[in-house]
Amino acid sequence: MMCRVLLLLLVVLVARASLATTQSGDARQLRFRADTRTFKIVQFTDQHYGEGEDVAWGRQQDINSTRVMRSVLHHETPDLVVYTGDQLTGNNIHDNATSYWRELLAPTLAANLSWAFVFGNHDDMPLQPGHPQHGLGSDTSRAQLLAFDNQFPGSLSFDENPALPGVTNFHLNIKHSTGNGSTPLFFFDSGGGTLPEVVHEAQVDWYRSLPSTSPGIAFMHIPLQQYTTAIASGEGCFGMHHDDVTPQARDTGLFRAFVDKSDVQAVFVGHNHGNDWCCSLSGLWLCYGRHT
Ligand SMILES: *[C@@H]1O[C@H](CO)[C@@H](O)[C@H](O)[C@H]1NC(C)=O
Ligand SMILES: *[C@@H]1O[C@H](CO)[C@@H](O)[C@H](O)[C@H]1NC(C)=O
Ligand SMILES: *[C@@H]1O[C@H](CO)[C@@H](O)[C@H](O)[C@H]1NC(C)=O
Ligand SMILES: CC(=O)N[C@H]1CO[C@H](CO)[C@@H](O)[C@@H]1O
Repeated sequence: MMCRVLLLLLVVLVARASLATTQSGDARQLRFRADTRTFKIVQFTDQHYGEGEDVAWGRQQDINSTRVMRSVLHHETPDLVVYTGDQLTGNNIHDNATSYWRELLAPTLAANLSWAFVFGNHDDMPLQPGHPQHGLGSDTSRAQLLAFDNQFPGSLSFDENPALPGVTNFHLNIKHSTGNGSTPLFFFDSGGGTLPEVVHEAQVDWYRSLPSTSPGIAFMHIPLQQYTTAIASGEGCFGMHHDDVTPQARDTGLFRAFVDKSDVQAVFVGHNHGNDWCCSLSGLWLCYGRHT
C-alpha cells in the first residue's frame, strides 16, 4: 500500500501552489505550503484518450481514466498535477484531438488545480497509413495541443526555448515557504510521434545552462537509457516491473548532467505501462508512473 501511494504521488518538500491566472510572471509561481512545508504532486500518465474511439472499450477506457483521476484528486488534494505523456492516442483519433484533451483535463479543472505536462510518443502520432482520413489534415500537432491547453488559467506548460527540439521543454520553481530559495521542476520533451524518441543534446545543453538550485524533480515521457541499468543493478528498487524498459534511442548525456548539477533528485517517466518502480542509481531516483 505504501508503495502504491508513493508511486501515485511524489511528495516533495514545499507550500500551497498559487493558482495561476495568466501565463506570465508570478502566475507560474508555485509555493510550498507554509503550514506543512510540503508540496504534493500527483503524476498521471499514459491515459491514451481516444484510443479505440470507434469501439466500445475505447470509450469505456476513457470514462474509467476520468473516474480514476477524479478519485485520486479527491483523496489526495495535491498542489500540482503533472501529466507525463501519451495523454492521447493521436494515431486513433479522427479529427477531434482537442475534445479529448478537454476530457483529459476535466478532473483537474473541476478540482481547480494547476497542471503541467510533457508530450509522449502518441500525442501527435499521425493517423495510421490506410486510415480513411489519413492525410486530410486532421492530425493535431504538439504546438496546437499546447496552445489549446494554454487557454485554461491553470495551465503552466510553455515552450521555454522554441529553438530546441520538442515543445514541452521548460522549468518551474516552487518557492520555499521561508527564505528566498526555490526547488525546481524540469520538464523535457522526449520526442516520439513526429520526432525522434530522444531528449536531444541541445535540450541537455539548455538544462546545463540553467542555474543550479536545491534538488528538485525531472519529468519526461520516455525513460533514459539508465533505467535499463537501474532495474538490473540499481539500489533500493521497489514497485511493479511487468514491462520491458524501452528507453530513448540513445544516451545524450542527460543522466550525466543530472548527476553533475545535483539539482535533480528524482526522474519520473511513463511509457512502459506495466512499470511503477523506483530504483536509485548514482544517487538519483529513476521512477515510473505506470498507466493511470
Ligand atoms: C472500466 O471499469 C470497470 C469497473 O472497474 C471494469 O469492469 C472495466 O473492465 C473497465 N473497462 C475498461 C475498458 O478498462
Ligand atoms: C471524436 O470523434 C469520434 C468520431 O466521430 C467520436 O466517436 C468521439 O465521440 C469524439 N470524441 C470526443 C471526445 O468528442
Ligand atoms: C531575500 O532576498 C532579499 C532581496 O534580495 C534580501 O534582502 C533578503 O535578505 C533575503 N532573505 C533571505 C532570508 O535570504
Ligand atoms: C488553477 C485554477 O483553475 N484556478 C482558478 C480557481 O478558481 C478561481 C476562482 O474561480 C479562479 O480565479 C482561478 O483561476
